[in-house]
Amino acid sequence: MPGKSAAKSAARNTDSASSKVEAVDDQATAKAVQTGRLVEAMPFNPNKAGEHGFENGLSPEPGASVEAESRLPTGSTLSEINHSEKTGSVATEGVNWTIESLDRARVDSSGQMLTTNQGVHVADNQNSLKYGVRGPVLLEDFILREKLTHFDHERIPERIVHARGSAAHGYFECYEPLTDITKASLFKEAGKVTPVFVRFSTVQGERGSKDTARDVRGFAVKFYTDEGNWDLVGNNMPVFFIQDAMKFPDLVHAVKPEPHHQMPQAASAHDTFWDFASLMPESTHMLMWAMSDRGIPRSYATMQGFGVHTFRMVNGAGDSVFVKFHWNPIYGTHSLVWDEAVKISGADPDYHRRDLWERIESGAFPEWELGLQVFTEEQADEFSFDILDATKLIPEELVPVRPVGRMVLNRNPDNFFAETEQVAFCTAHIVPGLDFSNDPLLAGRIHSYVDTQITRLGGPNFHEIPINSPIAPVHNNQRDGMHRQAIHRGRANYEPNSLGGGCPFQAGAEQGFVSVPARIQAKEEQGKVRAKPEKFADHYTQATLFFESQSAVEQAHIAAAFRFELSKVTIPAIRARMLSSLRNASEALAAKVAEGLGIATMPPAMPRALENPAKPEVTKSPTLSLLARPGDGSIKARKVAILVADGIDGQSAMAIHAALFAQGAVPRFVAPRIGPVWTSDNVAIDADASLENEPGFLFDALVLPDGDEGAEALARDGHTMEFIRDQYRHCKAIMALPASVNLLEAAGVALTLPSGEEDPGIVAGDNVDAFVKAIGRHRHPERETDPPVI
Ligand code: HDE
Repeated sequence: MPGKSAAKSAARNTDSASSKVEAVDDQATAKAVQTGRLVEAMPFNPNKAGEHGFENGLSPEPGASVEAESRLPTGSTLSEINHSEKTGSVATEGVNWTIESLDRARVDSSGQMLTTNQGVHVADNQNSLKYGVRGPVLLEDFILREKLTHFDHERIPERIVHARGSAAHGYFECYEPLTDITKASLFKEAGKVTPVFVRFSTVQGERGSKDTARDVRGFAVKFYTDEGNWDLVGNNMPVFFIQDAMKFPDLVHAVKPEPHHQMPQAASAHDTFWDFASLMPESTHMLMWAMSDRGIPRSYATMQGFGVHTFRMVNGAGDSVFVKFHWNPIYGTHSLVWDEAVKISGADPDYHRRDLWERIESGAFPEWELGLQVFTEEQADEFSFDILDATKLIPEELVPVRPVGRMVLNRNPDNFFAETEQVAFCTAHIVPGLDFSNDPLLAGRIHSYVDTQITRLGGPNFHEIPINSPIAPVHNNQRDGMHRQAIHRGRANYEPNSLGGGCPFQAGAEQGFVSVPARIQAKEEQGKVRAKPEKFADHYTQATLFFESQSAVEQAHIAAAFRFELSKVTIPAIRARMLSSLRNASEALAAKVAEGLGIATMPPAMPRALENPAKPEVTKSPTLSLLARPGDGSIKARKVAILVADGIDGQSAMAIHAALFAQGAVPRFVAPRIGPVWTSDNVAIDADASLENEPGFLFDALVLPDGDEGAEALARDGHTMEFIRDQYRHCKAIMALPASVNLLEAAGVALTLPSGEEDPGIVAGDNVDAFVKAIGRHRHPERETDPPVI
C-alpha cells in the first residue's frame, strides 16, 4: 500500500519531513510519532519565569521533564538494537558507566601474552624488523614504532607547584550527624563512610626532588561523596604567604629555582625568595611556620593538615556558618631536625614516599581526625583580624576545634602515574552543604586548579580519568574535547530540550548546589576596587603569637632556620631587610638571627603598614606548638636499627627485635655488610641493611648490642661512630646493652645531659620498656645544643 511505504520512507529521512507523521508497523515511524508527542508535551518552557528575580535565584526550581512513552524517541539511532562484542547493548537507562569503581580500569596481565595496543599478539619483543640480520631496520616495523612512539610521550607536564608528591586511598568516617550546620551528605549520619584519595606534596621542588626539603607540605583530600566530589586542597600549615591570588605567580617565581641558572632545587634559601619575602611583610606569619619544624615533617602521617581559607557550611534550611578545617594526626605531630633532613635528602630522597607506602603495606594505617572551627558572621565581625585573610589563623582558644570524623589511609595506589600523577584536585570541586568565603586568595584558586589541569592532563575531559571520576552519577550536556570517553545516547545535548524529554534537567534548590547569597550591605565604598580590607594590614600580630606560643626548643629551631636561610642569601641588603621586618614580630628572634649571621648593628625596624593594630584576643596559643600533639605514645611504624656484627650476643638482640616488632615498630638488623652475621653462640642473624646503605639518620632509634667481641667489631667500623653520633645529635632514643656502653663513650656520647641530669633518651642496660617509652617520646631535645657538641 503506497501510504505505508511513503510513511516508512519519510520516517527514515534525516533532513525534512511532512507536516503529518503517521505510525505504521515499523520502528522508524513509531519513533517519529513518539518523538512528536514528546515534543508536544512541552508546549513552552515552564521554568522560564523562575529564572528572574533575586528570590527565585535563591531557590531555583527543578527543570521540567517529560517521561517518554518508550526508549525509542530518546535514542541516537534505531540501529542500536544490533549488538556486537564491541558495541555491547543499548545504553542502560539513566546510567553513566564512566563513573564505575576503579575496577573498570584495572589491568592484570597474569598468564597473558604480550600484545600491541591494538591487541595483536607480539611474536618477538627482542628484535626490530631488519632487512637481513645485519641490514637496516624497516620503517614498516609498526610494532617497534608503536612502542617507541608511546614511550616518547610518556611524560606529561608536571604540576607547576606541588610537583613532588605521594598519595593513598582510604576513607572518611563521620562521628555524628552535622545536619544542624551542613547538608553535605558525607556529614549526614554517624558512621557514614566516604572514600577518599589523599595526595601529600612539597611545593617548591620538581617531580624528582627530595622529600625532606624545608617546605610547606600539600595535604589534598578528594572526597568521593555520593553527591559529587569535594576536594579539600590544603597544606600542613594553617596560613599562607600572601593575601590575594594576584600575588601567587610572583611568590612561586621567587621561590622556585632562579630563572637564570635553575638553582637551587627544592629550597627557599636563596636571594629571589628572600628578596620577595622581605618586601611582603604579610608573609611574616607564614615564614614563622615554614622556618619552624613544621617545614621538615618526620612523615606525612605525623603532620597536621589545614583547609587554610575560611569556608562555609550550609544546612538544609539555607542557613550558613563559617568553618575552618583541621586534620589532626593520631600518631602526633613529629618533625625532623635540620641536620637530619639534609642528610636524609642524600641517602633517601624518597623518605616520605617510602614511609607512607611502608606504613600502609604494614598495616600501620595513617589516620587523622577532622576537626572544625565553626563560627558565625557576627562572631567574625568582632575578631581582631579578618577571617578572609589567609595569613591569619583563628586561635583555638577563640574558637575551639570540634572533632567530627576520622580519615584512614589503608590502600596504596596500584600505579603511580594513573592515580597519583593524574589525580586532579580542584578547589572548585565542592558539594551541596559547603560553600566558599570571599577570601580573595581562594577566589583565584577556584579558577586556577581547573585551568591548570587542562594543560597538565591534556584537555577538558580530565574528570573522566578513572581516579578523578566521581562515584555520584554524572549527566550533563558537555560533549567532545580531547580523549572523550563517554558515549552519549540520544541527540539532545542542550537544555532546555523537549527532544530528550527535558533530560538531564536542572536539579533545583532542594537537591542541587546553590551558592550562599552572602548579602553585603550596600555602602558608598563598595564599587569595583583593587584594594584590601584594613585589617589585612596587620602583618605582625599573629607572627608574634606563633613565635611566642612555641617551646624554647622550637623557638631555637626557628632562629636557626632563619639563620641558615639568610646565610645562603648573597646580598647583605636582603638579609638586613628581612631582619628589619622580623624585629616587628619578635625582637628576641631578630637579635638571635642577627647574631647567627654576624650582624653587629641591627637595622631599624621596618615601618609597619598599620601602626596600631587591634589588640589580639590571645597572646599565646599553646596548641600552635608541635608538643601539643605528642600522639598516642605508641611506637608504631618507628624505624629502629639494631646494630649487629660477628660475635654479638644474639639472644638479647633477637629478644629486643621481637619486643619492638610486637609493638608495631619496624626493627632492622644493621651490620657492617648485609647477609648473615654469626652470634657468640654461633647462630646466624641475617642483616638486611648495612651501615653503608642505611645510615643512622634514617632510623628513629638505635640499639647497640651486647657481646664484647661484636661490640669491638662494630667499634672498628667508622660508620658505627657516625651512626651513633647522628642518633645522638638528632636527639633520638639510644639503647646500649652492657657491652656497648663503651661504644657510646668511644663516640663521645655522654650518658647525662648538659645539665648533669640523666638523659631520658639513653637507656644503658636492658630495660626494653624504658626504651620503648623513650622511642614513644620521639625525640629528646634536652640534649640539644647549638652548635652541637657531637
Ligand atoms: Fe595551590 N595550586 N595555588 N595552594 N595547591 C596547585 O594545581 C594556586 C594555594 C595546593 O596534590 C596547582 O593541580 C593558586 C594555597 C596543593 O595535586 C595550581 C594559588 C594552598 C596543591 C595551584 C594557590 C594551596 C596545589 C598546581 C593562590 C593551601 C597540590 C598543580 C591563589 C590551602 C594538589 C595543580 C595536588 C596545587 C594554584 C595557593 C595548596 C597551579 C593560583 C593557599 C596541596 O593550580
